[in-house]
Formats: sequence, structure tokens, C-alpha cells
Amino acid sequence: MDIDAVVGDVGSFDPELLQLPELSPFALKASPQIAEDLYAQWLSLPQTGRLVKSLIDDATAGIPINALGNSSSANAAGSNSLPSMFQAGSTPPLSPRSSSGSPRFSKLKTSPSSLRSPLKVVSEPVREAIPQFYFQNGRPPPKELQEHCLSRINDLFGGHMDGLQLHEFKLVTKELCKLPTFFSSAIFKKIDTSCSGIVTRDAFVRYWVDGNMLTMDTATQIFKILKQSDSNYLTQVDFKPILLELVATHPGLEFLHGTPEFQERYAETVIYRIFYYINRSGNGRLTLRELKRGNLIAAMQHADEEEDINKVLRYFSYEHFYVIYCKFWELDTDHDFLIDKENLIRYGNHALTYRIVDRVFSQIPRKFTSKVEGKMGYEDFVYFMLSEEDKSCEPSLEYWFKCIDLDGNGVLTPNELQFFYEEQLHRMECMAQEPVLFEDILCQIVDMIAPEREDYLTLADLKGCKLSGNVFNILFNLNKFIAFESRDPFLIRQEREDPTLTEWDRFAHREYIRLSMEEDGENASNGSVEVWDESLEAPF
Ligand SMILES: [Ca+2]
Ligand SMILES: [Ca+2]
Repeated sequence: MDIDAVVGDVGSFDPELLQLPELSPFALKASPQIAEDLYAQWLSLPQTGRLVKSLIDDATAGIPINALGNSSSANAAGSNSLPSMFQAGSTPPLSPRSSSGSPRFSKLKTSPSSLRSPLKVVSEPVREAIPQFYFQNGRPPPKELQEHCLSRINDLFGGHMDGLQLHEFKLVTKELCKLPTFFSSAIFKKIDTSCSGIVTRDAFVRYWVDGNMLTMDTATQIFKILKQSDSNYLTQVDFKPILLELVATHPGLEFLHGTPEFQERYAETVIYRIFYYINRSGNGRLTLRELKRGNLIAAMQHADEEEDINKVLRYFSYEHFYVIYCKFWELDTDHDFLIDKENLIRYGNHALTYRIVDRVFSQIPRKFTSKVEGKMGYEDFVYFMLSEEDKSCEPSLEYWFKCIDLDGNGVLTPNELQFFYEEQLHRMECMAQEPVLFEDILCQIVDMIAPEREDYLTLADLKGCKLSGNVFNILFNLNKFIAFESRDPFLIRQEREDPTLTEWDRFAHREYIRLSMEEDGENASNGSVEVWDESLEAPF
């Protein structure tokens, strides 16, 4: 006899086995769900475990177990009936009925089948003995934790009888809430709903302790602090307040204080990067689940502790922002903050084919947020650029997969691959490069990816292989294709130097150095400095 066997039987459970003398079996039969809940509850009780164990012990010791289960150590209630599943004198697990906050309880009260049953009557005597197990706002904090927290609150609010102002609140955020300091004003505003400019001790206790924020995991806390009260997801706008606080207070971003427009651009870029990597559904609505699965919380904490923001490679690096923004600025020759096809074809030294740029502008991988027909905005460019320079990440594989999947049927056939490769082949011929025939390329791709089926590639095939990014480079990025074919020693060395860096990290590092050298050169050769150069002199 083992517990699994008992649990496995729950589907055909007979309510009469519960042997509740006070309950009419009819009431339970009429609501089989209650009986099953009770049974499941019973199975999880420690007493049940002990009962089963004692039965097993008896069995192994050779003590016969009769059909009634009245073995020597089981505390049998009746002597002439089936074994009672509940030991005499112990409290039966009737918790759903005793918990006034439980939705089950209110359902029971209105359920017609239970109206005339003795259910309500028996709930009275056991009310006190059963611990509450359902809490509308989550389980309240254990007493010690609550007391410890209250004493810390008293310390921090002590001497501030009227409450704390925003600039005094940072310590509460950091030491009490254990959240990054750049969440201070977001938390403050959540509590100070009347915008009085003050948060009192009691108001904080109501929000943090009584509201059970104290016991939630960090992701849930952050989710609740940032989201609008009536929605169950985060949008880009919800991240704005903490990003603006970060740029205003982080020592590594102090040099931006004089140029609010770049503070704004930096904040925007960080938010796009966050959504690119962790809003995997791509619908602009970041769920708690997505927040928990991503690495954002760790990155935020890192950003809060690290004075050099450029060391925070995930999302927050200023250098990474700088590289993205400069690339956009370079391509957007008329500086109207929009890019057209002809602009994008110049990306990465004319690295891309017309065919792939066409697909991007057909908005196949992602709909543009830009409102101007045929033009890509800055956000669209960030998505494009991260996909182009970080082909090892899943969002990028998805982006390019959609581009190549011409008929949108979810698999890439040799015909589709060939359509894109043709243009590469043509370019190689024009450059007097020795062309590689498509048949050879196809073999190379199949060898590299080892797809489940040899006649087509699925997204799962690509996600399962570290080299997948190269397939896309072969198909539409000539410079990267040639570098890959010739096993560019520079790239290989860079990879070996720090294998923890992503393709994006290495690219951004290289580009940042190149851009800053270019800028130094320009500044040295001509005394005149453009607005852009002037405002960004500080980091160099
Ligand atoms: Ca433009
Ligand atoms: Ca297809």
C-alpha cells in the first residue's frame, strides 16, 4: 500500500468512505467536488502520512491488516464499520468551511444542495481549530518577520513624526524594501496617492506590511509597483518613471544632466532593449511570468550597485545605447528621426541584401511603430539592430526566421533559402569573389544545423543549434558571410577572450571604440563641434 495508489484512485472516490457521521452522504454526492477537495486535503495531512506509514510498518512486520484497517497502531474510531479516515478526536480537515475569506465558503453558502445539509452546523465547533489557508492578499508575513520589519520601519521613520519626503525615502527603498534605489519615487507615489509630498509611517505600514508586499518575491513586488492598478501587465510607459529616476541619480549617468534630450533617449533605448529580450510574446504587454523568466531584476540590482553603468551589459550600458543611437544617426542623414529603405541598405557598410531589407520594410518580422508609411522609426531600428547584431539570441532567430519564411508556413524550404542566397551569389560575382554554389551552401547549412528533417528547417531546429546565426549571415549579410567563411581570426580571438560575452556585447564594444576614435579624430582635425558631439563629449 502506498500513497500514490491512494491518490491515483481519487477519480473514482466514494464519498461514503469519508465516514463523516455528521454529514449526509447525499450532500457530498451532490457536490462531488467538495468530497474530492476534502479527500485531497486529507491526503496531505501529516496524520495521514503517519497512518499510512504505520500501516506499511505493520504490513512489513507481518501484522495482518484486515479490511477495516484496524491495525495495531492505527487509531481506529469505530469497531464494526469501515475504517474512518479521520482519527477519533483529531480535527478533520474541513478548512474550506471555516475560512470566511475563502471563495469556496461563499459558494457553499449559496449552493442549493448544501442549504439543508448539516454542513453549516458542523462548521461551528471546528472553526477555531483549523488554520486559515486562504488569504485574499496572499499569506501574511510570519510574526517574527513582521516584528523585525516594524522595528526597522520605526528606526527609519523615527524622528520624522510628520512622515518622510521623497528625498528622505531612498533609505526605505534600499534597506527596507530591498529594491533598487531608483524605485524610490515609484514606491513613494504608490503610497502618497493624494500627492501630499509626504509618506507617513502608518501609510507605509499599510502599504508594505498590511498589503503583504513584504512577503512577495522581488519580481512580484516590482510588477505591482510599476503596473497601473487596473491592468495585469506592464507597458513601456510603466518603466519610464524608474528610468528617469535612474538617469537623474546614477553616478555613471551624471554627465548627461546637462542634456535632458539624451537622458530621454537613453531611457527609451533601455526600455526597448528590455522589451526586445523579455517581452517574448512581442505584444508590448509584459506579464509577470515574462518578468520572472527574464534576467531584468538581476540587471536592475546590478545597475543600482555598480557605479560604472557601462559594466551593466544587460540593458543599462550607456556605451551600448551610444552605439545604437550613433548608428541610427549615421543612417538618418536628414535627421528627421526616420529611416527609409535606401538609408537602411547602407547599414554595416552595405552588408545587407535588397531582398532582406525589403522584407524588414514589409514589416514581416515586426510591425513598425513609426506612423509614417515606408519609414522605420527609432524603436523599429533598435529591434532591427539587436536582431542583426545578436543573432545568437532567440528574439533574433524569430525575427529573421519570419523574414525568410516567404509563405509564412512555419518552415524554411530550400526554395526560400535559395531566393535570398541568389542575391548574395550575384554580389560575390560582382566583387570577383569566388562564388559558392547554392547546393554546397545547402549542404553546409544542413551539416551545421542538423535539422530534424533534411528537407526543411524549423524554428525549433534553429533554436537548438548554437551556430544558427550563421545561416542568416550566409543568406543576406555578405560581410559577415565572408568573415565566417574565412574564419576571421580577429573575431575568433575576441570570442576566446571572454566567452561569457554575447555576440551583441562584443559588437557593441568594438563599435564603441571605433566611434570614439572617429570622434576624437574629428575633434582634433576641426575645431568646430556639432551639437551631438558637444553634448556627448563627457564619456570620452
Ligand atoms: Ca530620415
Ligand atoms: Ca515557408
